[in-house]
Amino acid sequence: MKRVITYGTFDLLHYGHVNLLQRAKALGDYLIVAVSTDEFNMDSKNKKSYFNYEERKHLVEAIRYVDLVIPERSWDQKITDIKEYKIDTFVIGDDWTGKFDYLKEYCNVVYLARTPEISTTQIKANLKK
Ligand code: C2G
Repeated sequence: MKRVITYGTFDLLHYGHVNLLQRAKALGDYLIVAVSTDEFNMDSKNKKSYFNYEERKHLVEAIRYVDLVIPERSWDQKITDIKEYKIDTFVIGDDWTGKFDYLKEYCNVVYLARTPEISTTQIKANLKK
């Protein structure tokens, strides 16, 4: 069984996120998504999500491509996660290209093209108009 992992906030879940998760799942048989906790968002990503962790976890768990959701509490947990969950491939959007190459020592690292025209930031901006 090929196991894939990815990480993210997944706030205001949209089709760009789903496109990523669909392609991530296609890289294996089992997809784990580490969803950023509210504390991690606040302390390390300077992000305040609209939906809290439990709400974002519930939404991501409802996606057919996702097999397991775990919390992302720190930048440093990826190596531990890869070992603990016996991950074959780490995948993330290409806005992160190069940032996680250090994981190549432990598993495949794949950067997938983002869906260009949509983002949570864009949605929030449009809703303010
Ligand atoms: N994404 C995408 N297309 C978009 C928006 C997002 O492919 N239009 C992808 C991102 O590249 C990422 C995932 O969807 O792989 C989740 O995006 P975010 O919630 O913005 O996650 P991010 O803030 O990039 O957090 O440790 C890694 C971080 O937790 C990643």
